[in-house]
Amino acid sequence: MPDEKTAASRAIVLKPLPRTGAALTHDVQRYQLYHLGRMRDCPPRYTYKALAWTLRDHLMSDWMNTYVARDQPGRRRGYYLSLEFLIGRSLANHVLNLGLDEASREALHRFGQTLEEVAEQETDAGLGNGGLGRLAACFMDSCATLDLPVMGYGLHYQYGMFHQRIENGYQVEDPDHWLRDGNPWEVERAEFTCRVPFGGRTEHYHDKAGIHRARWVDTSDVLAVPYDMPISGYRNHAVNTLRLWKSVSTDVFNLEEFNAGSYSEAVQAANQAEYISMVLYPNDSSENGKELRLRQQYFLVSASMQDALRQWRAAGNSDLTKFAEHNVFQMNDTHPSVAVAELMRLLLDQEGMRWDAAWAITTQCMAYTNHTLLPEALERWPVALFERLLPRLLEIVYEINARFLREVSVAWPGDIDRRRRMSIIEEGPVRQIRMAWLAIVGSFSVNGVAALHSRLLREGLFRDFVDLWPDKFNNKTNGVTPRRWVAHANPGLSALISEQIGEDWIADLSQLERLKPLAEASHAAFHAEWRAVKRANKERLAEIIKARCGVEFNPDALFDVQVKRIHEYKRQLLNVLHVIHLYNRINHGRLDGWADRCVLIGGKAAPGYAMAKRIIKLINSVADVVNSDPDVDGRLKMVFAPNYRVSSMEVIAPATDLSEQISTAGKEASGTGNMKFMMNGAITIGTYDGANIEILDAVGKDNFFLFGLHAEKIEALRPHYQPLSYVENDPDLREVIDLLKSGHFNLYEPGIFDMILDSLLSPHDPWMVLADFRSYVDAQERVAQAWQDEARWTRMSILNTASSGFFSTDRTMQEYNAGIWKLK
Ligand code: 26W
Repeated sequence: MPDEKTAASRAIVLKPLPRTGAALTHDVQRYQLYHLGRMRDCPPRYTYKALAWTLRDHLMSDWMNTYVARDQPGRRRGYYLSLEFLIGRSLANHVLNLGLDEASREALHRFGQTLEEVAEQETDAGLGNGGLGRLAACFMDSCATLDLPVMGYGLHYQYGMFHQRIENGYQVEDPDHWLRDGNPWEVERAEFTCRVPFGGRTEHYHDKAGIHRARWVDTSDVLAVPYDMPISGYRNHAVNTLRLWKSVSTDVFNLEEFNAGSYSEAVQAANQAEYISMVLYPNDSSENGKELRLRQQYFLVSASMQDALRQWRAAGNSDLTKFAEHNVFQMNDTHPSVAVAELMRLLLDQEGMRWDAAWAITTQCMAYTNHTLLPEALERWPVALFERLLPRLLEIVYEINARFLREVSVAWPGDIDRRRRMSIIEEGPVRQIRMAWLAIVGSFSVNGVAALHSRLLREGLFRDFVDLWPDKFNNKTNGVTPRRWVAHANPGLSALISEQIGEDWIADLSQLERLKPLAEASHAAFHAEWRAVKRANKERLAEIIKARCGVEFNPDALFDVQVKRIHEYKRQLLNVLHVIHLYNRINHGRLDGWADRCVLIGGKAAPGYAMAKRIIKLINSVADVVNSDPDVDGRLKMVFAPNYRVSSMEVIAPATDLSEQISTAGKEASGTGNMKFMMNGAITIGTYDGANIEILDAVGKDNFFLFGLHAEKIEALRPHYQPLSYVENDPDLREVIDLLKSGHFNLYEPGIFDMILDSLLSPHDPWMVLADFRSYVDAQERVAQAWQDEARWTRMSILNTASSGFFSTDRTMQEYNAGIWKLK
């Protein structure tokens, strides 16, 4: 456990434990016997706990030493503020990072268990929805591997992302009580509990020096108790911290009420406080206006900013004018953007600073990352709600806005419209706070997550701000960690790569370039091994699919995969239309150039997103028809994989041949699944969108199946979009739409797909699915053609892996550090 005193006061650090197989066996057995009370035949789920505790013990010395190294006066530190950290499982990750693979296997062998079987017992830490949350987890991994002094701050949700079950083709949600069996990785640090105020009112007064000051009084406070998770670096003895806050009532018994005989009411009030960190909002586009969500955001931010200040002092600093020199906060989207106002509050009201000094500090240590252009995902909070929950923060936001608008007036005198557009407060029937504007005004850096996305932000949404502060805006293309997504998920491929180029690629992914010469068909033996690895991974996935879904995937067929959140802009529907088209071809015997395919789709729909849920039903209905039609005869299979999550992707990506990245151009900010597939040798069929563009640049157009309208064309077409004209002019599309309309896929539930048909055929379909149908089908035919040529496909596959070095989060973090954080 890191000890938070100044380094000077502490010379003793923990020594590492012995790392042999025999030592691990002893430790695991001690936990099995003395902690868990299990003798022989300890079930794997308990062996998992015993091994996890053993590994945690091994992490402790590095964790403490890392802490001591970070905890020095004058040392600059970074904080990643995020409402989501989609960690997944941790055991295998720490085994890999600590280099304890062989020792762990040896230990488990003594108990007749395998590392895979034991690792499988761990529940995913599903503290995120999708891309944004998983990105935060990959960032943490790379920061530790690069030995960057970065701490993650998040929420300790009791319930993470819901479990998805499919019943009669429909999504059913079950709660994710991931902590039921305890979390062996976390360490409670009650000594750093913070107090977070809510409600109440403000008072204004003049202090002894005659300076105007504010007090926030009569608040209902909630305690924030931190739980720390270790984030290990890859074989470098660095262990960073992910600090997750849990909400706890200030006192379980509100004494006054208790004395008045209102025992139940008092306990109920305590529960209210504890609701704050109870559940992750399972939505990845909008929670605007939800009071509890705003409470979560402020709870995270207030506890984290207080804690960062405390840590900075504990490290031996005291001169607040140096605070921004020593600290940088990266805000993961606008979700934690109230941090701008909260840091101001702490500096003004608690530290007694003057506005200008406080504002200078704040704007020199906050940075903001935007992850979406979708208008519904832009956070806005009603002023009235803010005023009730965070009255002091509202005053500060007003003052920030007033001063900012004066700056706008000076830059553009008389430009009333610009002032209205740029105001942090949106006027209208319901006055709202534009959180993205607050984040931009309060930050020294604003970035998008892929080149196109950052350009679209600059030219569109953020244009007025770019005019004012051109240097604030930059791009940081996303990445994924090669430790989890290749070294751990694909041991076969990792071994093959390491055999050729050594192991350095794991911490320096650009090394994969060295595989390029081996992509030539003359390296027949390497090609054969490459295929054998993919084949084994496909067999592994096929077995799981058979067991869970009862459908047989033939490992010789093309594995065509789309896994991600279900959202209209991601266009799972386009994929389904293509499957229906293939089904029509089989039924009409049009089998020229045919390639057998297994189509896998997976992902969760937000519980309140009716259209996304209906799309899941359609996928399941089409799959039922296709899989049970004897005429299809194994040429085409389709499965909806239930409960898609981090640990599913670990078996899916290595087994994928074709990666579906088919969003409407201009809508997918980056995508990161696309990168995981690429690293594992899948070839992308994709639109010119997000990081697909950079993947295409890296691998070349011969090794990528590009289709569809570009973002500019999409926007130009939008006002004239006539989906019916595509249906009329494209016989393949007409056939598909007619079959859908005929009720062929919903014989017993008439009309259920009308909402989908209406949306596809509407000139107002924002996702313009039918505009790209022809181009998509043509690209899929090129896929089939390439697939028939084994040597060609293998070459493309090797080149994809070999060109994926840029998409390591190690590179992304180096760019954040060089351009924004400037940490040593
Ligand atoms: C609750 C409201 C809300 C709104 C937006 C929750 C989460 C969001 C996120 C911005 C959605 C998200 O996950 N965005 C994804 O971020 C990834 C990491 O940068 C990108 O790769 C994806 O393209 C983007 O959709």
